[in-house]
Amino acid sequence: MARQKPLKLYRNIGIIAHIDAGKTTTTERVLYYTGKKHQIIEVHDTKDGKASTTTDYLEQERKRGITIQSAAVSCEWKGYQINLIDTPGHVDFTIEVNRSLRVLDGAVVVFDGVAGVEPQTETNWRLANQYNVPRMCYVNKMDRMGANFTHCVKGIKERLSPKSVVCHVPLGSYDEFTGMADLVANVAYIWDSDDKDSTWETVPLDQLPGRFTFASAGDNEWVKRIPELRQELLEHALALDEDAFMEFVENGKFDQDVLKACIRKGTVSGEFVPILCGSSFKNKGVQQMLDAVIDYLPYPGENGGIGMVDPDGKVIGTQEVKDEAPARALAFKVINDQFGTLTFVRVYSGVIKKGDTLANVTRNKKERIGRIVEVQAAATKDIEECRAGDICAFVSMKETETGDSLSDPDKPALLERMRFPDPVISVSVEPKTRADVDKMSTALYKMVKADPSLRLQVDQETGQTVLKGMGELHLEVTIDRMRTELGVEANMGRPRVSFREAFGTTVELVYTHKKQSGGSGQYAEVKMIFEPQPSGTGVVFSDEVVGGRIPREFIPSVEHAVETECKRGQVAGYEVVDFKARLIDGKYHDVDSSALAFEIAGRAAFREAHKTSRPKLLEPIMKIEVVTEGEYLGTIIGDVNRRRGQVTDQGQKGNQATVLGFVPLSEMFGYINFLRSATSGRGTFTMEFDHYSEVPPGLVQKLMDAEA
Ligand SMILES: Nc1nc2c(ncn2[C@@H]2O[C@H](COP(=O)(O)OP(=O)(O)OP(=O)(O)O)[C@@H](O)[C@H]2O)c(=O)[nH]1
Ligand SMILES: [Mg+2]
Repeated sequence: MARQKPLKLYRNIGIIAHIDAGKTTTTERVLYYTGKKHQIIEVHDTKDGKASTTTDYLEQERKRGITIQSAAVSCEWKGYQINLIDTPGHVDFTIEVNRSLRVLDGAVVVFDGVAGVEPQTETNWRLANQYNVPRMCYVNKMDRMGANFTHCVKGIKERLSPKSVVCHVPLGSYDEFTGMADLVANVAYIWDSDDKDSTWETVPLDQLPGRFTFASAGDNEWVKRIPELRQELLEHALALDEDAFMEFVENGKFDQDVLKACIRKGTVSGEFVPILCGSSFKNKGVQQMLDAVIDYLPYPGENGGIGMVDPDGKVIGTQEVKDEAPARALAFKVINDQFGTLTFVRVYSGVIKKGDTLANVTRNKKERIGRIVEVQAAATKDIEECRAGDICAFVSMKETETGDSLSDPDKPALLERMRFPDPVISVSVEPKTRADVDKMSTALYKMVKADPSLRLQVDQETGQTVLKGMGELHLEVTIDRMRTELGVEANMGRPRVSFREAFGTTVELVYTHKKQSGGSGQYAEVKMIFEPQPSGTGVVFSDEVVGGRIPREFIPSVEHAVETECKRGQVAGYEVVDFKARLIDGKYHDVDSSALAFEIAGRAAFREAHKTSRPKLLEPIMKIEVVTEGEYLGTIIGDVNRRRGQVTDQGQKGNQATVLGFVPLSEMFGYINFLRSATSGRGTFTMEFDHYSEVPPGLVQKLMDAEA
């Protein structure tokens, strides 16, 4: 079958933002206005479980009124195929944004018109930078009391990108929000009602003066500034095309198509970030946002191809996005339910047909593609093939996990991987009933496979199963989803901090393992250097033995010993990270040396080295933002200091005060209760993991006693 739609008519986009900005509400409108559905469901109307928005279909999402997993939907707008992924804003589910951005070509960043730039918007913005995803800003909720476009634009320019440019100016705010001035098209769109089916009047901008007088001076000021803002936009955009810019500067003329082409070019390259506005809830500005998606965000491959890497992750080439090339796809999400496994893929090049066999290059395995489906949130539809640019899912894959590269077996290639966040919190998990005992570990394993920001560990000493995740909500939701999706019930223990350990100084040592028991003995000697490394390095083993002083076949045993033994550090039994283990010399005995003897020597060398290195205990430090009434500011700041925290900044959000800072995670459990009582229930906060830092030596014992 030939290609049905040229690549240029595709847009793969994500909707990203801080929690509650209105992503799912906007997605519902997109599906309604593109004719994909005939009824809009509001997020706050799904708690009774009777109705569901298209993308928040999980029971846990409906109950809580928040998005937990990213969901993909497809629709058509003005002849363009739009594949859209609605992502969660809660920091605990950041892996969902991460993996979506990895495979998307563009993003719409949604803002709450009252709150402006919020912590998770910044985090997601940085992620989009990392994955080089072109984006535009949509300032939503302009109808809310306290909506402040000035505050939002200032935040976007100062905290996210100085290259952002206002393209839509709101006409009024709060209950006077009636539409927007489109500085590119030189017209205003004015609605006469909030109804989802109401249309808008299109008025040339030069006819606007005198038409509106708003209650807020700020709103009137924006309208007054329209000519000046349009001039700014023209200069900024046309500067991206030298000829057009000269013509504009010298003769004041420009071509409308050239202007749009310039904005497109700038947006795709990141030199220009359009700012739009609207109110999805009051049905204003969504169609205009869709027009901008088509006009300015890239089609697959327009922003360059996909990087191909060597096994160490070094980029060694680029694959263009096109059908006439070897098949290359990236698995970015795996969903398990009673019906089996769905592996979501983004196809970068080539054509993949039902029945084809692909290489899983990451795992050096072959996979036969039995069924291919198009996914519409919870629903699937079988398709015969998929091609460059597509986002779809393969059914019942056996070997493939999130982040794996799939490729034409004759031309295997590894694609650039995605990065997974580190879990910082852990809980012990126990089966609820006898019937759950056997099923629990399989079910947990499935949950962890589907979510790379979870980790599963069985404590070797206590036999306890420990689940690690991004936050309390993340772990709670995982256990609850195990019940609803896999029918297995479990109880969770109290959440604990995922501490880590590190080497304090470099240690060089020789360790000899010698044992004579009856017949043959055991003998192995290793000389090793353990060096602390910068944060994020992980564990590096370096074999520097020369001249066969240790036979080749025994070296993997020493490496294995270090890798296993570092899971239990000498301070308090936490994983030791960020060090380099150099095996530089050793001795062996022809008869008495064995892999086992070298493994034992390696383990003992590690333990002794770590113990004598003045080892450190590391704890996760969270970046927090507290939003509260100004009168409670003093209490909040005093409390942050008491929690061993540090306030880094104070600001204003609408008429509320904000406190930004860093606090150790171990001090943040139950913070919401404190905040509620300290602010009469009016304060809110968000926190996300920022970095690991050393626990002051004097506090180690106290913290460990509290953990026990
Ligand atoms: N007043 C007003 N409320 C809105 C608007 N858009 C969304 N909301 C409300 O804001 C709340 C959150 O909306 P959602 O669409 O769930 O937000 P979200 O960004 O998807 O949230 P998460 O997925 O949990 O991060 C809901 O109660 C919406 O009705 C808007 O334009 N105006
Ligand atoms: Mg949502």
